[in-house]
Amino acid sequence: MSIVTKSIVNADAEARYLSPGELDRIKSFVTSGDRRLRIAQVITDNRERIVKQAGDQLFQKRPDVVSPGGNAYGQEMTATCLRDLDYYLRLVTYGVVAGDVTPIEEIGVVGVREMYKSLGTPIEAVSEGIRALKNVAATLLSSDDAAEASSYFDYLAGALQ
Ligand SMILES: CCC1=C(C)/C(=C/C2=NC(=C\c3[nH]c(/C=C4\NC(=O)[C@H](C)[C@H]4CC)c(C)c3CCC(=O)O)/C(CCC(=O)O)=C2C)NC1=O
Repeated sequence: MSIVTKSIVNADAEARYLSPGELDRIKSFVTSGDRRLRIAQVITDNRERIVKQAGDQLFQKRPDVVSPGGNAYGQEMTATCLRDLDYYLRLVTYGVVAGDVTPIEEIGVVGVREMYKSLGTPIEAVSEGIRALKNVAATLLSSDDAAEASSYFDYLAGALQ
C-alpha cells in the first residue's frame, strides 16, 4: 500500500482529517515522485543486462551454486536462478514506485525462506544475488538515485537473510 492509501485508511478508521505529519509524509512522497519513477524506468529498461551481470557476479562469488551438486547447477537450474533474480528486480521496481517496501514483502518475502529451504536453495546466496543486482543497478543511476534504490535492495537482501 502506498503512503497515500495507508494514511487515508488510518485517518478514516478514526474519522479524522489527515494530520500535519501525514500530510508531510505524503508531500515528501509526491515530491520524490519524479525521482522514483525515473529509477523504476532505468531499472525496467535495463532489466536483462542487470540480471545477467548480477548473475555473473553471484556465480563468481559463489561458484558452488553452479557446480555439480549446487542448487543452480545445469542450464535449466541456472536459468531458474536468473529468473528468480529477475523476479526480485521487478519487485524492487514495485517498491520504488510505491515508495514502500510492503509490495516487496508481501510478494517476495513472506513464506520464501521456507520455500527456499524446501528447494535446497542456499538463501544467503539469493541475498548475495540481490546485493549484486543493487551494485549493477547503481552503475546505471546517479548517486542520489542509487542511494534511493539501495534501500529497497537492502531491505530485500536483509529480509531473506
Ligand atoms: C515473485 C515471487 C516468486 C519467487 C521469489 C519465486 C521463487 C521460486 N524459485 C523457485 C525455484 C528455484 N530457485 C532457484 C534459485 C537459486 N538457486 C541458487 O542456488 C541461487 C542462489 C538462486 C538464484 C539466485 C533455483 C535453482 C530453483 C529451482 C530449484 C529446483 O527446481 O530444484 C521456485 C520453485 C518453482 C519453480 O521452479 O518455479 C519458486 C516458487 N517464485 C515466485 O513467484
